[in-house]
Amino acid sequence: MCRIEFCLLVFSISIIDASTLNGAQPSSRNNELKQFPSDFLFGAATSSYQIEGAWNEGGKGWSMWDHLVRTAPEHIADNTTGDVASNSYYFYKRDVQILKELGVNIYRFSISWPRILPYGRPDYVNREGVDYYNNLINELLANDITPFVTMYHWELPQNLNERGGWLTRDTDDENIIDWFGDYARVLYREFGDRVKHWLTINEPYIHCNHGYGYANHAPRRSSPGEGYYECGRNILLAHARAYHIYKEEFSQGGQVGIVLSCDWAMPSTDSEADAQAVLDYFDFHFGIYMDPIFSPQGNQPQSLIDRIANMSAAQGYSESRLRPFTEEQIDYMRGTSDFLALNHYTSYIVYKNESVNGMYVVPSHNDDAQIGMYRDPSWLQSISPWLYGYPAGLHNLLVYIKNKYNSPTIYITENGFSSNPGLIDNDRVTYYRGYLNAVLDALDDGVDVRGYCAWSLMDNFEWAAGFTVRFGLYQVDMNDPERPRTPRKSALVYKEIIRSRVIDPEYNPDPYETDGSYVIKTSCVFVITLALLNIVL
Ligand code: PNW
Repeated sequence: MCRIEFCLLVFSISIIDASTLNGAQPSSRNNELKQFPSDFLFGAATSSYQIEGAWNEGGKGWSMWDHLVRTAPEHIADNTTGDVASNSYYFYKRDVQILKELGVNIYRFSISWPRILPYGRPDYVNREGVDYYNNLINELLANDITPFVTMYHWELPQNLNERGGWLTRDTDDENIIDWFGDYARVLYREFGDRVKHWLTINEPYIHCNHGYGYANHAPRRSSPGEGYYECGRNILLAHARAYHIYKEEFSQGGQVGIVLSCDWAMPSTDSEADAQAVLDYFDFHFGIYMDPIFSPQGNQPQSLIDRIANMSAAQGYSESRLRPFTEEQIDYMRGTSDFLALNHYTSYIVYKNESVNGMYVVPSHNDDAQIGMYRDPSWLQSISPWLYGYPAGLHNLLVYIKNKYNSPTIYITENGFSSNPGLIDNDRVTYYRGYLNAVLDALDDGVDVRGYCAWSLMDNFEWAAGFTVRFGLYQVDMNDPERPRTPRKSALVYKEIIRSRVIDPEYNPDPYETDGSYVIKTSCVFVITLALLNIVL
Protein backbone atom coordinates (compact mmCIF):
# COMPACT_ATOMS: atom_id res chain seq x y z
CA MET A 1 0.00 0.00 0.00
CA CYS A 2 2.78 2.28 1.01
CA ARG A 3 4.46 1.80 -2.37
CA ILE A 4 1.23 2.60 -4.16
CA GLU A 5 0.73 5.80 -2.21
CA PHE A 6 4.26 6.93 -2.97
CA CYS A 7 3.69 6.26 -6.64
CA LEU A 8 0.41 8.18 -6.53
CA LEU A 9 2.13 11.11 -4.84
CA VAL A 10 4.93 11.29 -7.42
CA PHE A 11 2.39 10.99 -10.18
CA SER A 12 0.13 13.77 -8.93
CA ILE A 13 3.06 16.10 -8.23
CA SER A 14 4.22 15.71 -11.82
CA ILE A 15 0.73 16.57 -13.12
CA ILE A 16 0.34 19.61 -10.85
CA ASP A 17 3.79 20.82 -11.80
CA ALA A 18 3.16 20.59 -15.49
CA SER A 19 -0.17 22.37 -15.42
CA THR A 20 0.71 25.22 -13.09
CA LEU A 21 3.90 26.38 -14.78
CA ASN A 22 3.40 29.86 -16.07
CA GLY A 23 5.88 31.66 -18.29
CA ALA A 24 7.42 35.06 -17.46
CA GLN A 25 6.07 38.03 -19.33
CA PRO A 26 8.78 40.03 -21.02
CA SER A 27 7.32 43.35 -22.08
CA SER A 28 8.95 46.63 -22.73
CA ARG A 29 5.89 48.46 -21.41
CA ASN A 30 3.01 47.53 -19.20
CA ASN A 31 0.39 46.44 -21.68
CA GLU A 32 -1.71 44.32 -19.38
CA LEU A 33 -4.78 46.48 -19.65
CA LYS A 34 -4.26 47.61 -23.18
CA GLN A 35 -6.57 46.25 -25.85
CA PHE A 36 -5.95 45.38 -29.46
CA PRO A 37 -8.20 47.58 -31.62
CA SER A 38 -11.49 45.95 -32.57
CA ASP A 39 -10.51 45.87 -36.25
CA PHE A 40 -7.09 44.30 -35.62
CA LEU A 41 -7.02 40.95 -37.42
CA PHE A 42 -5.75 37.83 -35.70
CA GLY A 43 -4.88 34.76 -37.69
CA ALA A 44 -2.81 31.64 -38.10
CA ALA A 45 -0.61 30.53 -40.97
CA THR A 46 0.47 27.38 -42.80
CA SER A 47 1.90 26.45 -46.18
CA SER A 48 0.79 23.81 -48.66
CA TYR A 49 3.77 21.46 -48.78
CA GLN A 50 4.12 21.58 -45.02
CA ILE A 51 0.55 20.44 -44.28
CA GLU A 52 -1.32 19.10 -47.31
CA GLY A 53 0.09 15.67 -48.01
CA ALA A 54 -1.60 13.91 -50.97
CA TRP A 55 1.65 14.59 -52.78
CA ASN A 56 0.72 12.50 -55.81
CA GLU A 57 -3.05 12.47 -55.50
CA GLY A 58 -5.83 14.51 -57.05
CA GLY A 59 -3.87 15.06 -60.26
CA LYS A 60 -1.02 16.97 -58.60
CA GLY A 61 2.35 17.23 -60.36
CA TRP A 62 5.79 17.08 -58.72
CA SER A 63 7.27 20.07 -56.98
CA MET A 64 10.99 20.45 -56.41
CA TRP A 65 10.38 19.42 -52.78
CA ASP A 66 8.75 16.15 -53.92
CA HIS A 67 11.86 15.62 -55.96
CA LEU A 68 14.25 16.47 -53.12
CA VAL A 69 12.70 14.16 -50.53
CA ARG A 70 12.83 11.20 -52.93
CA THR A 71 16.29 11.85 -54.36
CA ALA A 72 18.10 13.00 -51.20
CA PRO A 73 16.07 11.61 -48.25
CA GLU A 74 19.18 11.68 -46.07
CA HIS A 75 19.03 15.45 -46.25
CA ILE A 76 15.87 15.58 -44.09
CA ALA A 77 16.75 15.31 -40.37
CA ASP A 78 14.43 12.37 -39.65
CA ASN A 79 14.30 11.05 -43.23
CA THR A 80 10.66 12.03 -43.45
CA THR A 81 8.76 13.69 -46.31
CA GLY A 82 5.74 15.93 -46.79
CA ASP A 83 4.01 13.07 -48.63
CA VAL A 84 1.25 12.94 -45.99
CA ALA A 85 2.23 15.61 -43.44
CA SER A 86 -0.88 16.84 -41.57
CA ASN A 87 -2.96 15.46 -44.45
CA SER A 88 -4.89 18.71 -44.85
CA TYR A 89 -5.81 17.76 -48.40
CA TYR A 90 -8.28 15.38 -46.77
CA PHE A 91 -8.74 17.02 -43.36
CA TYR A 92 -9.18 20.67 -44.42
CA LYS A 93 -12.61 20.83 -42.79
CA ARG A 94 -11.01 19.93 -39.50
CA ASP A 95 -8.48 22.73 -40.10
CA VAL A 96 -11.29 25.21 -40.53
CA GLN A 97 -12.90 23.87 -37.34
CA ILE A 98 -9.78 24.54 -35.31
CA LEU A 99 -9.47 28.01 -36.83
CA LYS A 100 -13.05 28.59 -35.75
CA GLU A 101 -12.25 27.20 -32.30
CA LEU A 102 -9.41 29.71 -32.00
CA GLY A 103 -11.71 32.50 -33.13
CA VAL A 104 -9.29 33.87 -35.74
CA ASN A 105 -10.29 36.47 -38.31
CA ILE A 106 -7.87 35.34 -41.01
CA TYR A 107 -6.18 32.19 -42.26
CA ARG A 108 -2.97 32.44 -44.25
CA PHE A 109 -2.40 29.34 -46.37
CA SER A 110 -0.61 28.73 -49.63
CA ILE A 111 -1.55 27.21 -52.96
CA SER A 112 0.62 24.46 -54.37
CA TRP A 113 1.63 25.52 -57.90
CA PRO A 114 1.89 21.91 -59.18
CA ARG A 115 -1.50 21.02 -57.68
CA ILE A 116 -3.05 23.67 -59.93
CA LEU A 117 -0.66 23.39 -62.90
CA PRO A 118 0.94 19.93 -62.71
CA TYR A 119 3.51 20.81 -65.35
CA GLY A 120 3.86 24.42 -64.27
CA ARG A 121 2.29 25.98 -67.36
CA PRO A 122 -1.33 27.08 -67.77
CA ASP A 123 -2.10 25.00 -70.86
CA TYR A 124 -3.19 22.23 -68.50
CA VAL A 125 -5.15 23.21 -65.39
CA ASN A 126 -5.86 20.42 -62.90
CA ARG A 127 -9.53 20.89 -62.05
CA GLU A 128 -9.29 18.60 -58.99
CA GLY A 129 -6.67 20.93 -57.56
CA VAL A 130 -8.85 23.96 -58.26
CA ASP A 131 -11.76 22.17 -56.56
CA TYR A 132 -9.68 21.52 -53.45
CA TYR A 133 -8.83 25.19 -52.96
CA ASN A 134 -12.38 26.25 -53.86
CA ASN A 135 -13.67 23.96 -51.13
CA LEU A 136 -11.17 25.31 -48.62
CA ILE A 137 -11.89 28.94 -49.49
CA ASN A 138 -15.65 28.40 -49.39
CA GLU A 139 -15.43 26.60 -46.06
CA LEU A 140 -13.41 29.50 -44.63
CA LEU A 141 -15.82 32.13 -45.89
CA ALA A 142 -18.79 30.14 -44.57
CA ASN A 143 -17.10 30.40 -41.17
CA ASP A 144 -16.35 34.14 -41.44
CA ILE A 145 -12.63 33.60 -41.85
CA THR A 146 -10.84 35.74 -44.42
CA PRO A 147 -8.33 33.92 -46.64
CA PHE A 148 -4.86 35.43 -47.07
CA VAL A 149 -3.44 33.35 -49.89
CA THR A 150 0.25 32.84 -50.61
CA MET A 151 0.79 31.99 -54.28
CA TYR A 152 4.27 30.60 -53.84
CA HIS A 153 5.63 29.07 -50.66
CA TRP A 154 8.65 27.38 -52.24
CA GLU A 155 6.90 24.68 -54.29
CA LEU A 156 8.26 25.22 -57.75
CA PRO A 157 6.95 22.60 -60.21
CA GLN A 158 9.88 20.24 -60.78
CA ASN A 159 9.34 20.54 -64.50
CA LEU A 160 10.10 24.28 -64.35
CA ASN A 161 12.97 23.69 -61.96
CA GLU A 162 14.53 21.42 -64.55
CA ARG A 163 14.13 24.18 -67.10
CA GLY A 164 16.19 26.57 -64.98
CA GLY A 165 13.63 27.69 -62.41
CA TRP A 166 14.62 30.76 -60.41
CA LEU A 167 17.97 30.85 -62.20
CA THR A 168 16.58 31.54 -65.68
CA ARG A 169 17.34 35.03 -66.99
CA ASP A 170 14.75 37.69 -67.70
CA THR A 171 16.28 37.96 -71.17
CA ASP A 172 15.70 34.23 -71.89
CA ASP A 173 12.78 33.36 -74.20
CA GLU A 174 11.44 31.11 -71.46
CA ASN A 175 11.83 32.51 -67.96
CA ILE A 176 10.42 32.29 -64.46
CA ILE A 177 9.00 35.80 -64.57
CA ASP A 178 6.64 34.85 -67.39
CA TRP A 179 5.92 31.48 -65.80
CA PHE A 180 5.04 32.99 -62.45
CA GLY A 181 2.90 35.69 -64.06
CA ASP A 182 0.96 33.07 -66.03
CA TYR A 183 0.40 31.03 -62.87
CA ALA A 184 -0.77 34.11 -60.94
CA ARG A 185 -3.26 34.89 -63.72
CA VAL A 186 -4.83 31.44 -63.29
CA LEU A 187 -5.17 32.00 -59.54
CA TYR A 188 -6.86 35.40 -59.95
CA ARG A 189 -9.20 33.91 -62.54
CA GLU A 190 -10.16 30.87 -60.46
CA PHE A 191 -10.23 32.32 -56.94
CA GLY A 192 -10.12 36.12 -57.21
CA ASP A 193 -13.88 36.54 -56.88
CA ARG A 194 -13.50 35.45 -53.22
CA VAL A 195 -9.81 35.96 -52.36
CA LYS A 196 -9.06 39.65 -51.78
CA HIS A 197 -5.64 39.35 -50.14
CA TRP A 198 -2.91 37.88 -52.29
CA LEU A 199 0.64 37.26 -51.09
CA THR A 200 2.82 36.61 -54.11
CA ILE A 201 6.05 35.01 -52.90
CA ASN A 202 7.16 33.89 -49.46
CA GLU A 203 10.49 35.15 -48.10
CA PRO A 204 12.89 35.68 -51.01
CA TYR A 205 15.79 35.92 -48.54
CA ILE A 206 15.15 32.53 -46.94
CA HIS A 207 14.16 30.82 -50.20
CA CYS A 208 17.19 32.03 -52.15
CA ASN A 209 19.62 31.65 -49.27
CA HIS A 210 18.62 28.08 -48.45
CA GLY A 211 17.63 26.88 -51.91
CA TYR A 212 20.24 28.56 -54.13
CA GLY A 213 22.91 29.75 -51.69
CA TYR A 214 23.66 27.00 -49.20
CA ALA A 215 21.75 23.97 -50.52
CA ASN A 216 19.66 23.36 -47.40
CA HIS A 217 16.32 23.50 -49.20
CA ALA A 218 15.11 22.52 -52.68
CA PRO A 219 16.55 22.73 -55.26
CA ARG A 220 19.77 22.47 -53.21
CA ARG A 221 22.02 24.65 -55.31
CA SER A 222 25.30 25.89 -53.79
CA SER A 223 25.90 29.33 -55.14
CA PRO A 224 25.82 31.83 -52.28
CA GLY A 225 27.52 34.65 -54.18
CA GLU A 226 25.87 34.36 -57.59
CA GLY A 227 22.84 32.05 -57.68
CA TYR A 228 21.55 33.61 -54.46
CA TYR A 229 21.44 37.06 -56.07
CA GLU A 230 20.01 35.78 -59.35
CA CYS A 231 17.17 34.06 -57.48
CA GLY A 232 16.33 37.25 -55.58
CA ARG A 233 16.45 39.35 -58.72
CA ASN A 234 13.98 37.04 -60.44
CA ILE A 235 11.68 36.93 -57.42
CA LEU A 236 11.44 40.74 -57.41
CA LEU A 237 10.60 40.84 -61.11
CA ALA A 238 8.17 37.91 -60.88
CA HIS A 239 6.41 39.53 -57.94
CA ALA A 240 6.08 42.79 -59.89
CA ARG A 241 4.69 40.88 -62.87
CA ALA A 242 2.00 39.26 -60.72
CA TYR A 243 1.13 42.66 -59.24
CA HIS A 244 0.78 44.33 -62.64
CA ILE A 245 -1.30 41.49 -64.05
CA TYR A 246 -3.74 41.88 -61.16
CA LYS A 247 -4.02 45.64 -61.52
CA GLU A 248 -4.15 45.68 -65.33
CA GLU A 249 -6.16 42.59 -66.24
CA PHE A 250 -8.57 42.16 -63.33
CA SER A 251 -10.94 44.37 -61.44
CA GLN A 252 -11.59 42.26 -58.40
CA GLY A 253 -11.02 44.97 -55.82
CA GLY A 254 -8.42 43.08 -53.79
CA GLN A 255 -4.88 43.72 -52.69
CA VAL A 256 -1.54 42.18 -53.62
CA GLY A 257 1.61 42.17 -51.48
CA ILE A 258 4.91 40.36 -51.06
CA VAL A 259 6.06 38.42 -47.99
CA LEU A 260 9.46 39.53 -46.68
CA SER A 261 11.25 38.11 -43.67
CA CYS A 262 13.26 40.37 -41.44
CA ASP A 263 14.80 39.83 -38.05
CA TRP A 264 16.01 42.63 -35.82
CA ALA A 265 19.71 43.50 -35.50
CA MET A 266 21.50 45.59 -32.88
CA PRO A 267 25.17 46.53 -32.67
CA SER A 268 27.59 44.54 -30.56
CA THR A 269 29.44 47.68 -29.37
CA ASP A 270 28.93 51.40 -29.86
CA SER A 271 31.78 51.53 -32.37
CA GLU A 272 31.27 53.07 -35.80
CA ALA A 273 32.19 49.76 -37.39
CA ASP A 274 29.38 47.95 -35.58
CA ALA A 275 26.92 50.72 -36.45
CA GLN A 276 27.92 50.06 -40.07
CA ALA A 277 27.35 46.33 -39.50
CA VAL A 278 23.74 47.07 -38.50
CA LEU A 279 23.20 49.12 -41.67
CA ASP A 280 24.74 46.30 -43.69
CA TYR A 281 22.54 43.76 -41.95
CA PHE A 282 19.38 45.56 -43.02
CA ASP A 283 20.67 46.23 -46.56
CA PHE A 284 21.62 42.61 -47.17
CA HIS A 285 18.63 40.92 -45.52
CA PHE A 286 15.79 43.34 -46.10
CA GLY A 287 16.62 46.45 -48.16
CA ILE A 288 17.71 44.28 -51.06
CA TYR A 289 14.05 43.22 -51.47
CA MET A 290 12.22 46.02 -49.68
CA ASP A 291 13.74 49.09 -51.34
CA PRO A 292 12.91 48.16 -54.96
CA ILE A 293 9.22 47.91 -53.99
CA PHE A 294 8.71 50.25 -51.03
CA SER A 295 11.27 53.06 -51.33
CA PRO A 296 10.24 56.23 -53.19
CA GLN A 297 13.30 56.10 -55.47
CA GLY A 298 13.06 52.35 -56.13
CA ASN A 299 15.96 49.98 -56.82
CA GLN A 300 18.22 48.19 -54.35
CA PRO A 301 20.23 50.22 -51.81
CA GLN A 302 23.15 52.02 -53.47
CA SER A 303 25.44 51.00 -50.59
CA LEU A 304 24.69 47.34 -51.33
CA ILE A 305 25.14 47.78 -55.09
CA ASP A 306 28.54 49.44 -54.52
CA ARG A 307 29.73 46.90 -51.98
CA ILE A 308 28.97 43.89 -54.19
CA ALA A 309 30.45 45.60 -57.26
CA ASN A 310 33.68 46.33 -55.35
CA MET A 311 33.91 42.85 -53.86
CA SER A 312 33.26 41.29 -57.28
CA ALA A 313 35.97 43.43 -58.92
CA ALA A 314 38.46 42.53 -56.18
CA GLN A 315 37.65 38.87 -56.78
CA GLY A 316 38.45 39.19 -60.48
CA TYR A 317 34.91 39.29 -61.87
CA SER A 318 34.45 41.48 -64.94
CA GLU A 319 30.92 42.43 -63.78
CA SER A 320 29.19 42.68 -60.43
CA ARG A 321 27.74 39.42 -59.12
CA LEU A 322 24.63 41.50 -58.40
CA ARG A 323 23.35 42.14 -61.91
CA PRO A 324 21.94 45.66 -62.16
CA PHE A 325 18.31 46.31 -63.03
CA THR A 326 17.50 48.46 -66.06
CA GLU A 327 15.74 51.80 -65.50
CA GLU A 328 12.65 50.24 -66.98
CA GLN A 329 12.78 47.35 -64.50
CA ILE A 330 13.29 49.75 -61.60
CA ASP A 331 10.11 51.60 -62.58
CA TYR A 332 8.27 48.35 -63.14
CA MET A 333 8.99 47.14 -59.57
CA ARG A 334 8.53 50.41 -57.67
CA GLY A 335 5.30 50.60 -55.65
CA THR A 336 4.17 47.08 -56.49
CA SER A 337 2.79 46.11 -53.09
CA ASP A 338 -0.44 47.26 -51.46
CA PHE A 339 0.90 46.20 -48.06
CA LEU A 340 3.94 44.56 -46.53
CA ALA A 341 3.48 40.99 -45.33
CA LEU A 342 6.20 40.64 -42.71
CA ASN A 343 7.57 37.41 -41.25
CA HIS A 344 9.57 37.91 -38.09
CA TYR A 345 11.01 35.39 -35.65
CA THR A 346 14.17 36.48 -33.90
CA SER A 347 16.96 39.05 -33.33
CA TYR A 348 20.72 39.20 -33.69
CA ILE A 349 23.60 41.13 -32.22
CA VAL A 350 25.90 42.06 -35.10
CA TYR A 351 29.45 43.26 -35.54
CA LYS A 352 31.63 44.28 -38.44
CA ASN A 353 33.65 41.31 -39.63
CA GLU A 354 35.64 41.78 -42.79
CA SER A 355 37.40 38.49 -42.23
CA VAL A 356 34.30 36.53 -43.23
CA ASN A 357 36.34 36.43 -46.42
CA GLY A 358 37.91 33.03 -46.65
CA MET A 359 35.25 31.29 -44.58
CA TYR A 360 33.66 30.15 -47.80
CA VAL A 361 35.47 28.69 -50.75
CA VAL A 362 33.35 30.71 -53.16
CA PRO A 363 32.14 34.31 -52.88
CA SER A 364 28.98 34.63 -50.83
CA HIS A 365 26.40 37.19 -49.81
CA ASN A 366 27.45 36.67 -46.19
CA ASP A 367 30.99 37.52 -47.18
CA ASP A 368 29.73 40.58 -49.08
CA ALA A 369 27.78 41.75 -46.01
CA GLN A 370 30.92 41.60 -43.83
CA ILE A 371 29.08 41.00 -40.60
CA GLY A 372 29.28 38.53 -37.76
CA MET A 373 26.17 37.69 -35.74
CA TYR A 374 25.40 36.16 -32.35
CA ARG A 375 22.68 36.07 -29.64
CA ASP A 376 22.44 36.95 -26.03
CA PRO A 377 22.29 33.59 -24.22
CA SER A 378 19.68 35.03 -21.84
CA TRP A 379 17.13 35.22 -24.69
CA LEU A 380 14.39 32.60 -24.77
CA GLN A 381 15.86 29.66 -26.64
CA SER A 382 13.79 27.39 -28.88
CA ILE A 383 14.81 23.99 -30.18
CA SER A 384 15.76 25.54 -33.55
CA PRO A 385 19.35 26.80 -33.40
CA TRP A 386 18.36 29.97 -35.27
CA LEU A 387 15.37 30.92 -33.14
CA TYR A 388 15.71 32.92 -29.92
CA GLY A 389 12.89 35.03 -28.53
CA TYR A 390 13.59 38.73 -28.00
CA PRO A 391 10.21 40.51 -28.23
CA ALA A 392 11.57 44.07 -28.20
CA GLY A 393 13.13 43.22 -31.57
CA LEU A 394 9.70 43.11 -33.20
CA HIS A 395 8.69 46.43 -31.69
CA ASN A 396 11.94 48.02 -32.88
CA LEU A 397 11.62 46.52 -36.34
CA LEU A 398 8.07 47.75 -36.82
CA VAL A 399 9.06 51.29 -35.81
CA TYR A 400 12.13 51.09 -38.09
CA ILE A 401 9.94 50.10 -41.07
CA LYS A 402 7.43 52.85 -40.31
CA ASN A 403 10.15 55.50 -40.17
CA LYS A 404 12.25 54.30 -43.06
CA TYR A 405 9.52 53.38 -45.55
CA ASN A 406 6.85 56.02 -45.00
CA SER A 407 4.59 53.92 -42.83
CA PRO A 408 3.42 51.11 -45.08
CA THR A 409 0.43 48.99 -44.09
CA ILE A 410 1.84 45.88 -42.43
CA TYR A 411 0.41 42.46 -41.76
CA ILE A 412 2.61 40.19 -39.68
CA THR A 413 2.16 36.97 -41.61
CA GLU A 414 4.45 34.74 -39.52
CA ASN A 415 5.74 34.79 -35.97
CA GLY A 416 6.20 31.70 -33.84
CA PHE A 417 8.36 29.43 -31.74
CA SER A 418 9.56 25.84 -32.05
CA SER A 419 9.42 23.10 -29.44
CA ASN A 420 9.40 19.37 -28.95
CA PRO A 421 6.05 17.57 -29.06
CA GLY A 422 3.88 18.02 -25.95
CA LEU A 423 0.81 20.00 -24.97
CA ILE A 424 2.35 22.08 -22.17
CA ASP A 425 4.36 24.58 -24.19
CA ASN A 426 5.14 27.29 -21.67
CA ASP A 427 8.03 28.72 -23.68
CA ARG A 428 5.78 29.18 -26.70
CA VAL A 429 3.21 30.88 -24.44
CA THR A 430 5.94 33.21 -23.16
CA TYR A 431 7.07 33.90 -26.71
CA TYR A 432 3.60 34.74 -28.04
CA ARG A 433 2.73 36.94 -25.08
CA GLY A 434 5.99 38.81 -25.43
CA TYR A 435 5.68 39.32 -29.18
CA LEU A 436 2.02 40.33 -29.01
CA ASN A 437 3.00 42.85 -26.35
CA ALA A 438 5.55 44.17 -28.82
CA VAL A 439 2.78 44.60 -31.40
CA LEU A 440 0.77 46.61 -28.85
CA ASP A 441 3.85 48.80 -28.30
CA ALA A 442 4.15 49.35 -32.04
CA LEU A 443 0.45 50.23 -32.35
CA ASP A 444 1.01 52.80 -29.60
CA ASP A 445 3.84 54.25 -31.68
CA GLY A 446 1.54 54.68 -34.65
CA VAL A 447 2.79 51.77 -36.76
CA ASP A 448 0.13 50.80 -39.31
CA VAL A 449 0.11 47.14 -38.36
CA ARG A 450 -3.29 45.65 -39.11
CA GLY A 451 -2.96 41.98 -38.42
CA TYR A 452 -0.94 39.15 -36.95
CA CYS A 453 -0.67 35.49 -37.95
CA ALA A 454 0.84 32.91 -35.64
CA TRP A 455 3.13 30.37 -37.29
CA SER A 456 1.77 27.86 -37.22
CA LEU A 457 -1.84 26.76 -36.89
CA MET A 458 -0.62 23.19 -36.43
CA ASP A 459 2.47 21.00 -36.47
CA ASN A 460 3.80 20.44 -39.96
CA PHE A 461 6.75 19.37 -42.08
CA GLU A 462 9.50 21.80 -41.10
CA TRP A 463 11.54 21.49 -44.32
CA ALA A 464 15.02 20.01 -43.75
CA ALA A 465 14.17 19.54 -40.04
CA GLY A 466 11.30 17.20 -41.00
CA PHE A 467 9.02 16.57 -38.01
CA THR A 468 11.77 16.93 -35.40
CA VAL A 469 10.71 20.53 -34.79
CA ARG A 470 7.14 21.55 -33.95
CA PHE A 471 5.66 25.00 -34.51
CA GLY A 472 1.97 24.26 -34.02
CA LEU A 473 -0.57 25.92 -31.78
CA TYR A 474 -2.22 22.55 -32.33
CA GLN A 475 -0.24 19.38 -31.93
CA VAL A 476 -0.62 16.87 -34.74
CA ASP A 477 -0.01 13.17 -34.07
CA MET A 478 2.03 12.26 -37.15
CA ASN A 479 1.79 8.54 -36.34
CA ASP A 480 -2.00 8.41 -36.31
CA PRO A 481 -3.60 8.03 -39.77
CA GLU A 482 -6.36 10.39 -38.61
CA ARG A 483 -3.74 13.06 -37.78
CA PRO A 484 -5.66 14.33 -34.74
CA ARG A 485 -5.14 18.03 -34.00
CA THR A 486 -5.01 18.79 -30.26
CA PRO A 487 -4.77 22.32 -28.82
CA ARG A 488 -1.62 23.08 -26.90
CA LYS A 489 -1.61 25.47 -23.96
CA SER A 490 -0.45 28.19 -26.39
CA ALA A 491 -3.58 27.63 -28.52
CA LEU A 492 -5.79 28.22 -25.49
CA VAL A 493 -3.81 31.33 -24.51
CA TYR A 494 -3.98 32.70 -28.06
CA LYS A 495 -7.70 31.98 -28.19
CA GLU A 496 -8.26 33.98 -25.01
CA ILE A 497 -6.17 36.89 -26.34
CA ILE A 498 -8.27 36.90 -29.52
CA ARG A 499 -11.51 36.74 -27.52
CA SER A 500 -10.65 39.41 -24.96
CA ARG A 501 -8.26 41.47 -27.15
CA VAL A 502 -6.11 41.69 -24.01
CA ILE A 503 -2.97 39.79 -22.97
CA ASP A 504 -3.68 38.43 -19.49
CA PRO A 505 -0.41 37.18 -17.95
CA GLU A 506 -2.32 35.31 -15.23
CA TYR A 507 -4.41 33.19 -17.57
CA ASN A 508 -3.19 29.65 -17.13
CA PRO A 509 -5.33 27.15 -19.03
CA ASP A 510 -4.81 23.42 -18.86
CA PRO A 511 -4.81 21.83 -22.31
CA TYR A 512 -5.44 18.41 -20.83
CA GLU A 513 -8.82 19.49 -19.57
CA THR A 514 -9.98 19.92 -23.13
CA ASP A 515 -8.73 16.53 -24.23
CA GLY A 516 -10.51 13.59 -22.62
CA SER A 517 -8.19 11.12 -24.30
CA TYR A 518 -5.34 12.28 -22.07
CA VAL A 519 -7.19 11.26 -18.92
CA ILE A 520 -7.90 7.84 -20.37
CA LYS A 521 -4.32 7.41 -21.60
CA THR A 522 -2.73 8.51 -18.30
CA SER A 523 -5.10 6.35 -16.26
CA CYS A 524 -4.06 3.37 -18.37
CA VAL A 525 -0.38 4.16 -17.87
CA PHE A 526 -1.02 4.52 -14.15
CA VAL A 527 -2.84 1.20 -13.81
CA ILE A 528 -0.19 -0.60 -15.88
CA THR A 529 2.60 0.97 -13.79
CA LEU A 530 0.92 -0.17 -10.58
CA ALA A 531 0.44 -3.66 -11.94
CA LEU A 532 4.09 -3.87 -12.98
CA LEU A 533 5.28 -2.52 -9.63
CA ASN A 534 3.22 -5.12 -7.83
CA ILE A 535 4.70 -7.89 -9.99
CA VAL A 536 8.28 -6.65 -9.58
CA LEU A 537 8.19 -5.84 -5.89
C1 PNW B 1 9.71 30.44 -42.36
N1 PNW B 1 15.55 31.93 -40.15
O1 PNW B 1 11.01 30.13 -42.71
C2 PNW B 1 8.85 29.78 -43.42
O2 PNW B 1 8.05 30.70 -44.12
C3 PNW B 1 8.02 28.64 -42.93
O3 PNW B 1 7.71 27.80 -43.99
C4 PNW B 1 8.76 27.90 -41.83
O4 PNW B 1 8.13 26.73 -41.43
C5 PNW B 1 8.88 28.86 -40.66
O5 PNW B 1 9.53 30.06 -41.05
C6 PNW B 1 9.63 28.27 -39.48
O6 PNW B 1 10.93 27.93 -39.86
C7 PNW B 1 12.08 30.59 -41.99
O7 PNW B 1 16.57 31.19 -40.19
C8 PNW B 1 13.17 29.75 -41.91
O8 PNW B 1 15.59 33.06 -39.59
C9 PNW B 1 14.32 30.19 -41.29
C10 PNW B 1 14.37 31.48 -40.75
C11 PNW B 1 13.28 32.31 -40.81
C12 PNW B 1 12.13 31.86 -41.45
